[in-house]
This record gives sequence, C-alpha cells and structure tokens, in this order.
Amino acid sequence: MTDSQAAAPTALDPRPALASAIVDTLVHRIGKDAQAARPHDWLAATILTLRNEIIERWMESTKAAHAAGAKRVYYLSLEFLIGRLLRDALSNLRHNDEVAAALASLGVDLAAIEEIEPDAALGNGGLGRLAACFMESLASLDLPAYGYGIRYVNGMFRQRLDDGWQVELPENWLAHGNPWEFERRESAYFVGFGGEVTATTSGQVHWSPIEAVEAVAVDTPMVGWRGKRVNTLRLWNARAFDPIKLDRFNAGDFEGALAGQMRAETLTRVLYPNDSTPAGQELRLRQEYFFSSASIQDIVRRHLQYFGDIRTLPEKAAIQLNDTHPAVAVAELMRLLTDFHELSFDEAWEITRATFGYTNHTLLPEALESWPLPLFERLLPRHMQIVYAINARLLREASKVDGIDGNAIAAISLIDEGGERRVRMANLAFAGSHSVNGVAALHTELMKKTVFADLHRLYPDRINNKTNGITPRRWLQQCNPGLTGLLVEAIGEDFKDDAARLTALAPFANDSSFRERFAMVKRSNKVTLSTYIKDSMGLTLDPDAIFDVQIKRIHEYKRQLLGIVEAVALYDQIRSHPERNWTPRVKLFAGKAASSYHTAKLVIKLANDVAKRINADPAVGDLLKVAFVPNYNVSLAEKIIPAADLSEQISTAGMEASGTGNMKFALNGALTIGTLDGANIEIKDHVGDDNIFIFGLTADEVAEKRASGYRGRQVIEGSRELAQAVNAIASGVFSPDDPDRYKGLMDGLYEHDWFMLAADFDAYAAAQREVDAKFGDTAAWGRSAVINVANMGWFSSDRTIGEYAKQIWGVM
Ligand code: CR1
Repeated sequence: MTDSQAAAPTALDPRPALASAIVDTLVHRIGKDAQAARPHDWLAATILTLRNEIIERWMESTKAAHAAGAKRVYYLSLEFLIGRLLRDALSNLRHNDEVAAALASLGVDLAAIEEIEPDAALGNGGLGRLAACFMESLASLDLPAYGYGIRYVNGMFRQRLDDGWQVELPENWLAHGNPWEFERRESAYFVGFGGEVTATTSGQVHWSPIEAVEAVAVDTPMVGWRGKRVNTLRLWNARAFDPIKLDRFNAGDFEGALAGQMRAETLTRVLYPNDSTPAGQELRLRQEYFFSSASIQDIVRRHLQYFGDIRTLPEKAAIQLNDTHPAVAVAELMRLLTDFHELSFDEAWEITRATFGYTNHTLLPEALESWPLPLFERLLPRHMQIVYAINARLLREASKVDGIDGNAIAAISLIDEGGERRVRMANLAFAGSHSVNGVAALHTELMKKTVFADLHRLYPDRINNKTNGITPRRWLQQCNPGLTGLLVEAIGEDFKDDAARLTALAPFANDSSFRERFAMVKRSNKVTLSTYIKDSMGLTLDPDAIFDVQIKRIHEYKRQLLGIVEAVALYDQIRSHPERNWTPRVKLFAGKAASSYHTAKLVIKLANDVAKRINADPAVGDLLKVAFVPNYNVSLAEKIIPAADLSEQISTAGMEASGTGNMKFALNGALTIGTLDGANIEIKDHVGDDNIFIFGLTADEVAEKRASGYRGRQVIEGSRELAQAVNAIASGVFSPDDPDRYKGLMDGLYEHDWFMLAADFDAYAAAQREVDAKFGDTAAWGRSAVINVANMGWFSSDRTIGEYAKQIWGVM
C-alpha cells in the first residue's frame, strides 16, 4: 500500500495506516462500522482498499504500452478459470503479511475472509485454467496483453453428491456483486446475427442482420508478480439495444417488451459445462461469434486509434485463438477488412494470417468442433460467404502441391462433405493462422501425423510445439506457503523471480535433515487437508498414509475407472493377505462430469459406492480409505495438491494432450504414477526415470492394438486380480441396492475396452506396488520428491509464455 491512499492515523485513531484505510473503506464504501461488519463486509473492504493500488498500476501499465507504441497480445478464450483473486493479488503485490497484520489488529482473520471469496469459475478444466495461468504470466513478464472472453453470469456448476450421484447446482458467483470488475460503457459493440447479404452493382457487400445485441466490456485487472504490470481481462456482457420497448410496455405487453432483453441476456448467461467435447447447440455458436466479433471490433478500433493504418495490424497485434472456440474470429476479421476497410481479399487474407495464431488442445475426434452448414449460414450468412472464399483459395493452393490427392483435398477442405455438410472450425483456424501449436511434444507430433496430416503437408512450417506450463505463484507460493518458506531457507528467494532457479535445490535431495523438514511440511499439509475432509465429509484420514490423488474432469480417457478398479483389487488383496506389510493408503478422487455424460456420472457413483463399502470395512481399517471429494474447483485443488504424495496421471497414451495438474503436483513434491502421455513424458525427462513411476502402453502401442481389433476379454480372463475386481463390481458387490448398476460398464471392458484399461491393468497394479515399497523407504521417497521440486521450474508458464512471445507473437 502506498502512503498516499491509506488514510493517515489521527490523534484519535491510533491504528496503523493500513488498518485505518480498511476501516475507512468499510464505513464509506460498504456502509458498516467495525462492530457491525460481517466477514463478507471485511472481505469487500479489504479488496476495495487493495484495489486502489492495483488500479494505479493498471493505468500506468496501459499508458506505458500506449506511449511505447508497443505490440499487444490478445488471448481469445471462451474460458478463463481464474479462481479466487484476493490472495493472488495480495501475494503478487507482496502485501500479504502487512494486510494480515492490519486485519488481525481489527480482530479479523485474513485466511478466513479469503475462504469466502467466490471462485471465478468461467471454465471447465485445463483449457480454462491454462488461460488464467497465461494471463498471470503475461503480466509477470511485463508483456502488454488483453484476455478476451465472456462474462458468464453462471460459471461452472456446483457439484453436490446425493447418495453418491452427481447433482448439478447453478453457480452464482456474481450474486453479491464483484469488486474486481469495471464496466466500460463506452466500449460497446453491435453484434448481428442472421438476416441477408446484398451486393451493390459496384460490388459493395452489405450484411443486414435480422437480430442484434450489444456487447459491453467488463474489465478485470490481472496483477503480475511483484505488481510489475497489470493487464486487462476484458469479458463481454450482452445487452439488448432497446432494453425495454416502451411502446409495448405501455400497451401492457410486459413479456413482449422484455423479450429482446431476455434473448440477449441468455447469450452470456451460462458456461457450457463440456470439457474436451463440443456442446453443439446453436446457443454455443452464438456465444462464440458474439465474443469473437466484439473482441475483433475492439482490437481493430484500438489499432486504428493508436496507429491509424489498418495495414500495420500484424505489426502491432498478435491474436491467439485458444482452441477453435474463437475460430470464427478469422472470418470476422476478414469481413471487417474487406467490407469496412475496403481491402482486397488477398491483402486482407495476408493481414489475417499474419495476425492470428491457433492453439490446439485436443485430438479426440469427437471433440473437433464443426457446425452444420445450414445453421452456420442462417446465423452468419456473410461469414459463410467468406468461408467459401477462403476455402476456394485454400483448395486451389493445395491442388498445386505434389502428393496432395483427392482424399487429402477432402481432409483439408473447410467443409466436411461426408454426410451432413459441416464447417470445420479447426481447418478454418489452421488456414487463418501463421502458427498452429500443440501443447506438449507428443501431442504436437500426433497433430502432424493424424488430425492435421494433410494440412501439415500443405504448410509444413506451420505446426509447432509449446508445452504447457503453470504459474508457480498460485501453484507453489500461494497454495503451499510451508514449502515455499522451506525453499527460501534452503536456496534463497531467487526462484520466486525465475522458477528455473529451483534447480539449486537438487543437492538438498541428499541432505537428510533437509528431507526431514521437507517431510514435515508435507505432513502438515496432509493434516490440514484431513481436517477439511473431516469437516466437510465426516471422514477421518491418517496423515501418515500415502495420499494418492486423482483430481481432474471425469472422462473415460483419463481413466478414473482404472484407479477405482485397482482400489477394488487392492481391497481384495488386503483382505486376503492381512499378514503382509501393507502401506496404508488414502485414495482421493475429485472432479466434475459433463451433465449429459452418463458414463462419467456412473463412474462418480461407482467411486462413491466403492468408498462406502471399503471405508466401513473393519478388515482393512486404516490400510485403505477412499474418498470422492465433492465440488472440485480451483480453490479445492489449491488445498489438495500441496497434501498429495502420489499424483495419478494415467490417461490412455495418446489421448491427454498435455495435462497441467501433473505439473502442479510434481512442483509440490508429489511423485507421479503415469503413462507416457502428454506432458508426463517431458516431466519424466526433467525429473529422471528413477523419480517417477511410468507404466503401460505407449501411444504407438495403443494405436496398433486398436488397429488389430483388440478386445479386453482375453486380458481380463488372463489376470486373476483384474478378473476378480471386474466381476465383483459387475455382480453388484458394491451396489447391493441395484446389483446390475455396473454390469454394462464392466461389459464394456470385456467387449471393447477402447481406453485400454484391461490392457494396462497389470502394469498399473505392479507400478502401485513399487510405489508402496518406495513410500516405505522414507529416504528414497524424500530424495525423489525433492528432485521433483528441483526440476519442475521448466514447467512455469513464464517459460511457456516466453516461447509464445518470441516464436509466435514477436513481442520479446
Ligand atoms: C487437454 O485435454 C490440456 C489442456 C490445456 C485440454 C489437456 O490435456 O492440458 O487442454 N483440452 O492445454 C481441451 O480442453 C478442448 O480441449
């Protein structure tokens, strides 16, 4: 806090300046005095007080970028999974201790009020959280950048478990206002839908939409490390142009008068809760165009205001498309350049391609977005024409290249002609960008070989890799103060400014007294988590057991089912061989399932059924406990990750593009048990083979097996442990109230086993027994855990953003 904003203490007011400033805010902005204030009042007063400094730095950052004529980065993303902001801002501004002390002098516990801040949950999972880490790193690296997205009124649903079944409840983060946001009434744009396109005799094209909404900017400051820079996250709100049609209202037609308003508000009402699968509905396409159009209009407006000439756009703006959700922005920029700025198609295309970059986040074929052509054309008739024009050019270029045959042309085309005709958004994004990147080395190689093979042949220099990263501020310093303090004692503060400096920790792996202190920090984090689980779920955990954690969206390819089946097998083993020296284990699961994803919801129910049975069985006692922790979100991850010993990253090889949870765990000293998938491979390369448990089929082997018509039956019948577990689940041992509940799920393993659960089971179980043995050797485990922390600095999102900045955006 600078002195200028904190009210000076007076003779009558003996409190230090900061405490007085908070009380002053409480009185004058919240309208309560210290006696009457409730925790949420203190929260608001603290945020509003801290905000003053943030705003000043924000304005400085914006002015400096303007004065320097700097190139700006624009990150377009339908999701920003930010979580809470108070602790992030306090910590990045280095005001944590000061504010905690000021509040304590007022009898208020900072940690307690931090806990009641709602999570900004404008995202599903990894893709949205990556966007949030990137925003923080952009500010930390002092790069002028804007995030663009949608201000959903209802973010990711809250998950409740009713008798073990997921129930979705609406999320309402804005219910009590949002002290972090600023509406910018002057930054408002017209976004049209539908209607028709006409051309004048001179060739001028005119689109008259039949429907229009207004996009209004709402800005949130994104504070970088040490407050070096504050960037803007600009989220769009939808409003009807004529909020209440007064004539109708006066005539008594209240519903009709409000219909337009309702329709507009629906656009930004809710986040689609689909992760790695497209939502497919018309409203989703409307959301995508709404935010893409407003963002592109805003970018073009700013460019013209600062630089005057639209032709220099690529020199001053780099626009990154976070997956295909904003891909229609390519056509929108083309539309503005040709219809409004009167550039030729060729010139507009060159500017467009030089400005855009596209990041692909998944190869799952069912996840690649495409829109039925009639829908796209009805909603965006002018963009449909532009897509056809781009396609004509693209296919002409392709047909000139040797080795590109009819099949390749069909694969490159922006229009999928097989069956119902559809617009392929990934091909549009690819064609309209100068850079197309994957998010981990293996994923990028698979992009070249599979989904984008033909586009890659046509443009062999376009695909590049940018392995994901995570911000070490939130995912180490803020969530794990105990470990951070220990690291500072051991290697000093340098790692806080450059995570690569964590390598200085490596020699401490062999220092037994350091390892002991390291283990004490982990244990204390486990005690804290156990208290949370006891309070929220009534389950008692043994903090000396190994905490084995799988937290992420529930998806078949992520194979939570493999973890559950192995728990059942282990349960059976412990009961059959009570004389063995078992390592006590706590298996924690958490994650949400898309509301329409029945198999995923059944997996949640199974985890809960298995937990219920095992946790109540005195034969295993504390040797095995299973818990499914409800309502997984960023804040829950911040509690669980510092307390984990073992990180489960067990997706079917070739299917997890990168993963970022894997990085958060290893950075906090958990060892990984994982397949050779996504960024696990690069984590292995950094921490070394002896400090990670790798098992199972490789991506190539999975592909071969699938091609050879593999079925699970033979494998299950050949593995006693697996057969026993699968048959127990299938026959209703864990669902006596409904014995057939899991029959279909288990039949799937016999009949196809697309996700190779059976094929990988024995290797997984064997790796788990290695885990047990190593956990029993405190020195060996501790050494590996320290080596993990020491080598995870490379996975900082600062490194990732540095690569984007230099290699794609040209801003460093
Ligand atoms: C991937 O599944 C990756 C994140 C961020 C997800 C995950 O492996 O870490 O993206 N993809 O890159 C996704 O959500 C729509 O696709």
